[in-house]
Order: sequence, then C-alpha cells, then structure tokens
Amino acid sequence: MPARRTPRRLPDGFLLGTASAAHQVEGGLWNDWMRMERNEPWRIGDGGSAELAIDHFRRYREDLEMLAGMGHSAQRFSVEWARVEPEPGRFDLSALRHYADVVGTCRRLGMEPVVTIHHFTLPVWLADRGGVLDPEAPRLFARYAAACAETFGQDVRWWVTINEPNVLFSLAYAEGVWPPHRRSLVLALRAGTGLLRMHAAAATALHRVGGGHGWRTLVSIAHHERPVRARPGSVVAPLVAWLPDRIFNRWYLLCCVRGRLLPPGGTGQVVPGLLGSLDYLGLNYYTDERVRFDWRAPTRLFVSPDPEPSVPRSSLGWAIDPGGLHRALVSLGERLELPLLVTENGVADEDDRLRPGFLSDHLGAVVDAMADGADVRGYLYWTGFDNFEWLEGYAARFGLVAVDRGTLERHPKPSAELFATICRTHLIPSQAGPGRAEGRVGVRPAAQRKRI
Ligand code: IFM
Repeated sequence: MPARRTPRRLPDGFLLGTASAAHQVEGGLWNDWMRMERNEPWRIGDGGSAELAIDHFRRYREDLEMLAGMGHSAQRFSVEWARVEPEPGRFDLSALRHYADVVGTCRRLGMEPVVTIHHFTLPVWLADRGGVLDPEAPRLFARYAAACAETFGQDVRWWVTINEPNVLFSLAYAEGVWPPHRRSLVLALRAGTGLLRMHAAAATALHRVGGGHGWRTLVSIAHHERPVRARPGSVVAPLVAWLPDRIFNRWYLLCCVRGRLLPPGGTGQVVPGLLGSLDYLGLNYYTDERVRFDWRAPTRLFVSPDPEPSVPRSSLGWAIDPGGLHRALVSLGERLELPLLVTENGVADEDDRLRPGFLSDHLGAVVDAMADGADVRGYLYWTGFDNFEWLEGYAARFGLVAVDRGTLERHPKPSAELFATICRTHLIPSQAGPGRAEGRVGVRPAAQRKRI
C-alpha cells in the first residue's frame, strides 16, 4: 500500500501523553512483587529488581517537567496501594499527600492526570490473606479507592480502577508466572470474578465520592486487547483460537457491560455496582497474537504462539500491527458504545529504530478509527522513561526517554522528539509502516456518540 501523502490531524483537545505504573518507576516500595524480587531473584530475566526502579518517587517533579516540556497534555500514572495503606485500615497521610502533589503537578504543568489505583501489585498484608481471591478484597479496595478520591479526586477526572485484569488473572493464576504463582484455570476464573467485584466496588466508591462533591468522575478499567488468531487455512484454526480469544479479550469486558458474572466464570449472578461501572473504555493495545493448537499448553487453553515470519517484531518478539489498534478501537467503540481512551500503546525497542514508525503508524490508526466512528479522546504512549518491565527486568525498553542504569540520568531518544512534535502540532507525519490497516469497518455518525 503506498504511503499517505497528507499528514493526518488529531482534533483539538485530544489528550496526548505517556503512561506509567508505580512499581515500574517509583522505587522504595514494599509489596507482593518486591517480596518476590527479593526472595526469588531468579524469576526476573535480567536479575533486576524494582528496589530503586528509576527513582521516580523522589524525582517525579523533574520527570513530569520533562514530559510537559515536550508538549504532552496528559499523564497516566498509578497510585501504589501498599504505600497508601501499609497496614490494613491505616492510611498513610504523607503517601496520600505525595500522590495529591503528583496530580497537582500534572495540572500545574498542563497535563490531564489519568489515575490508576491498581496496577498489578498488592500490599503484602492483602496478598497474604488471598489477594484478589479474598472475599473481603472488594470492600477493602473500595475503602482505599474512597481514600484516594477524598484526598485528590477534586483534580482527577479520568480514573482507572484496575489495569489489565485479564493479564493479571492469566499470568498470576493460569500460567502461574506472576505472584502468587498459581497454575489453575479454575483459580484464574475465580481471580477474574474477584477482580470484577473489586472493580465494581471501587467504581461505586469513586462515583459516590465524586458525585457527593459534584466532581466529574469518569471510571474505567484499562483493558488489554491482544486478539488471538490461528494460522489461516486450516478448518480447525478458528476453533483453536476462539476460546482463548473469548476468555482473554471479551469475558471480563462483557461481564462489566452486562453487570453480571457470565460463563465460564459465573452463571449470570448480578454483581452490585458492576452495571454502569464504565464511563469510558481504557484500551491497552500492543499486538495481535497468531497461535497454533498445542496439547501441552493446558494453562494457555491449548494454544502456543505461531508467529508469522514476515511480520515485523519488537525486541520482545511481539508482532507490530497498527491495523490491530484500528480494529480494536472501531469494534470496541461500536460494541460498547463508550468513548475510548488509549491508555497504553508502545513498543519494546532497544535502539529506538522501530519507535518513530510505530508512533506514526499507530497514531495514524487512531485517526483512521476516529474517521470510522470511534469516539477516541486520547492516546497515551507506554511509556515515558525506560523502566522495570516485570519479568523482563530492565531488558525491555519501551521508553521515549532512556535512563542510564548507573547514574539514573535521563536522555530523550529521537522518538521523544517526534512525539513532542506530534503533541505540539497534532499532525501525524506520513510514514509507510508495517502492517498498516487497510479498509475500514463500521462507521457511526458523531451525533450518536455518548457524551461525557
Ligand atoms: O509494562 C507493561 C504495563 O505494566 C502493562 N501493560 C503492558 C506494558 C508492557 O508490557
């Protein structure tokens, strides 16, 4: 397909910035992941730990100034539950004030804060009583959510209750590679229903506190969409991919939309507060996954990766397919009839060779999706600064800014410059990139879009 000649334009008011998570950047934390990193360091690919991470907890002002200086108009970050509530029921006021200052600093610098209150990690006291499987977890999560909202909710419009619940229940409870290292499909579904109840309880608390004060409060999860497809041509291929795709990409979301625990995680039980808990949809998109049947992979629902050799890949081996972002935005926008915010999209890229094209192509896909009816309000690149990438440690570099592991000095990469230009001009340079989406789907007139 020939490269487009005219640059595409993002509308005025469209949010542009980056996303991060406390455990990956802050340092100085004590939670279930930190305990694992200390006790079982062999689990982290490069032997790294988030002990110091990029020291963002102390350097947040300079870091935020750097991002704002690049013209960013939004910033997504997460609040660390373990810091705010170090013991059950004891809220640390200095930690809450810290996050209030992060929110205030974003505002002063002209960046819309997007606040996540659970991004994979848990306080150890909760992990030790069953974590997301604890029947009390929803009540405890709602109490913590309310403490956050009461302290800094006045300045926060966009909330994310739980980051990537599907990734969490898959990796921690089905594959068992993340804490608490359980390997059971039954437990994975129980964890999924626990995370649904937690989201519903927190959404209710955030709406109650915000509504009580007359603030505009928009709540979502950050849904990770990673379409699972089988190699074309075989008769069984669609069957192979259907179940993992359905459970990973749709089950949790459909439960939220219907307000019920749907099969296979439930039998239609109503979850109080779940219906109407999404005011918008936060979408994290990185890649599409091609798979094949594998009888040795029961915890992955009998599929294993079967990469398409001709498709370009990130340094983590993830296929780069901007068309997947276009498809996800258009189909989820139509299905859910909600405004969308791209809460994460990024590429692991050692030497910043892939990232410029990745940015142009994925932002181009966003513009195309909007032209095709998706009501997209913003795009947050994952991530501002190279940071601790969970089991990969510091080996996977997603950042616009490199961080020297010896000195922790920050060095913007060429892609940071490109993204800054896009933030300032709202123009996306033409770029012939890998896997650009062709064809458009489902156009819905702007008049039918939900107003928020
Ligand atoms: O680093 C993670 C983030 O914590 C959640 N979404 C995917 C990112 C890249 O793997």
